[in-house]
Amino acid sequence: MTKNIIDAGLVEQHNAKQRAELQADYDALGGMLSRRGVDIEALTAKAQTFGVAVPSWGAGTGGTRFARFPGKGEPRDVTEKMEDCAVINQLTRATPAVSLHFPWDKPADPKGLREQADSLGLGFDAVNSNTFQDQAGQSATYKFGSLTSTNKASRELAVQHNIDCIELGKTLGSKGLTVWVGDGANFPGQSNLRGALERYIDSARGIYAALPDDWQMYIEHKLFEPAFYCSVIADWGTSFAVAQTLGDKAKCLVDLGHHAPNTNIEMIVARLAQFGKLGGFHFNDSKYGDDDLDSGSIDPFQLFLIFNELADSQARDGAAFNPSYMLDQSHNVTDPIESLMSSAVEVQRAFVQAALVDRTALVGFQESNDVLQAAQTLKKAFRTDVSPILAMARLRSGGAIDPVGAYRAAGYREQVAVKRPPKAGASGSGIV
Ligand code: RM4
Ligand code: MN
Ligand code: MN
Repeated sequence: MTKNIIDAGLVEQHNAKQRAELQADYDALGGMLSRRGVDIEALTAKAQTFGVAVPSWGAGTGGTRFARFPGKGEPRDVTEKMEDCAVINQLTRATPAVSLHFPWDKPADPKGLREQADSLGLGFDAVNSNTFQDQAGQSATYKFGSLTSTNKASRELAVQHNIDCIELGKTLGSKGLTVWVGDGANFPGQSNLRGALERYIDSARGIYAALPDDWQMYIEHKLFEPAFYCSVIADWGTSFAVAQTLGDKAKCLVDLGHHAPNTNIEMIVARLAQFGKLGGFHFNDSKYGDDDLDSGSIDPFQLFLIFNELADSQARDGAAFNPSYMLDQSHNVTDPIESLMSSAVEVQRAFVQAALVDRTALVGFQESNDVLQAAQTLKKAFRTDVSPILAMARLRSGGAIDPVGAYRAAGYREQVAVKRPPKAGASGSGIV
């Protein structure tokens, strides 16, 4: 039996107040969709299959280079982060897995952590390594790079850390390792551009060799930051070349905030999918750079277009096409639980809207070069308010019709604020 962190009766009470209204909205939408030849029940069932992993590091308040303004009742260790992640899943039923970051969330008792996750009905998606910070007492520094450092001891340390992450991940039941490095240069001439990538590939081979057969290694690229002149794994081309070089278990991870403004991310998605190298996503949104804003908060149309490509690939490749969905956000001015719940719903919304695209009509318009109608076909799906489908999917899966409303009514934040007084050396979060 899955343990509920929020009393199920409270959620039920909250739902009861909104059930009739939801049913009316659902019926109205169902009628409208049926005139379009779409079965609302099939869409709701599809919405219920959706899952996106929550980043453990997103459960605490983030910050900027200037300051961090911690919220009340922040989780102080990985066990408390798991409780918050369980709340998110209990109310949204769309976040069945957690993605952990090491050493920030390194458990003292990995088996115990897995048991806690099991009891909360949670699993683990990819584990993330951290070689962009030195840890206290570390034997070699990452100041001038980790997997690509010119210093052999730093490279070896970084490789070993990734191998340790795999080992820990095995105990937890994870099946993937995400590797993002901040390596790069701040000055022209600081680093040999080709030499740095050669060292990266050499180090990555050492990590890849430790990967179990049923695991994937996700290579995450990022245009800039912390390196401001050039990053070693700056773009999807580099990450694709690395993944090709390493082998079948290596794939590319697309973090939505890691591109130059105006980059056509959906096209990157289509390219990676076409060549079997789309490993997964870090969903978030941005206006300027790696802003780590809530998914769908700035450009929901882009999120929809990405899911439109995913739906197209799914139609072409079937079950073999199965990228990992993860959130990677920083919550600086909102309650992280509320942001993560809303974001999971926004990603799920794009998933359902993409399923609404009339693909036969779209292909017809593309073939006949009816540009306007092709564009309108996508817009028609995007403009459809699928909120009643999402709410019904949650209700049927045992979640809340209105996750944020139910969360506030349950008073969870106030309760943990009492139970979790701030403590020195609490595990890291929010540096995203
Ligand atoms: C990076 C990148 C990684 C994340 C770190 C904290 O910008 O997005 O995925 O693990 O931030
Ligand atoms: Mn990321
Ligand atoms: Mn990032």
